[in-house]
Amino acid sequence: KSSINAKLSLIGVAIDLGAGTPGVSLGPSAIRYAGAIDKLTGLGYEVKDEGNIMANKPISPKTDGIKLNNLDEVVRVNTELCSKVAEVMQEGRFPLVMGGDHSIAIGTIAGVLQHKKNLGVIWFDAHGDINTEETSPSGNIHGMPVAVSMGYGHERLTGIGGKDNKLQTDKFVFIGSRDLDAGERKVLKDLGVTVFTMHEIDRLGMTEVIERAIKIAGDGTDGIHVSFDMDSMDPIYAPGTGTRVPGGLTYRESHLALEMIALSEKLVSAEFVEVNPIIDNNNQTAKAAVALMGSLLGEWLI
Ligand code: HAR
Ligand code: MN
Ligand code: MN
Ligand code: MN
Repeated sequence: KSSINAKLSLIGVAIDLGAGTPGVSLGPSAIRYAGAIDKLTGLGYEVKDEGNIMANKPISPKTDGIKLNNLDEVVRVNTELCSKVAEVMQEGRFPLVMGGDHSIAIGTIAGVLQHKKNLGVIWFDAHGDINTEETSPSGNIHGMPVAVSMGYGHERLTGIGGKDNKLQTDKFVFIGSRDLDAGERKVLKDLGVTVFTMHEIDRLGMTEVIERAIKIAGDGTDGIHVSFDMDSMDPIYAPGTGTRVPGGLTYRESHLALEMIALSEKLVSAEFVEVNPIIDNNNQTAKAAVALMGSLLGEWLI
């Protein structure tokens, strides 16, 4: 059954304060109702449900003089998540994190970095999530976790897990990009981050794209973290997400990519984020997330 640890911890993060649309705080419950634990147990993993890390809605989203929405609570939740992920890995368990909005990648990655200093990342997303306070059009922190994890952004965010404990830009790969802000395009170019947009996926095919991605994130690193934003998929397959963008990954493209990551035997941690049951269709998006977990964790291996 794939390379990863047979012991797996499922960590929910019930937060939507990093997003512009409410509802992804219910994502972990929706993913549990879609059968995550039965799926993973059925694959032979010893699953421990760590419950949810809960966000509290602040009275006011603004901290004086700061453009970042809900900064205090996003920092508190991600600090707790960072500790939890590090603790789980210390126990020799594989951390599987369920969001929640994508700001939680800040805490997940900071936690994984405590154990895997030289971490590669494959980031599935319609968006770049590499804004800072200066470039962000919205002030929403779910548009910033990549910048923060690379050491750019507000010091209260980059300080989580230690300000010197950050990702290398040349070991980071985007897949599925199709809605990048102007400021993000410039940063991506300046930093030289690899971006496989939908255009490259159309032209090269997912097999070629994911092989290249695994090389970049996996060769000479301590392993690969997968951050899967459900909006990377086409809204036909994942309608329950706050920022839908047409023209996304097909059902099979996304599964094929995760299956090939499983085959690489380099996976060390994963998260599935931006499931919003409030705007979903019969929990379809949470069900899609559970199916994707199966592909990432070797369900298809005979
Ligand atoms: N780029 C926009 C912003 O920064 C929107 C991006 C956030 N949307 C997400 N994250 N779902 O992937 O506000
Ligand atoms: Mn995202
Ligand atoms: Mn996104
Ligand atoms: Mn946009």
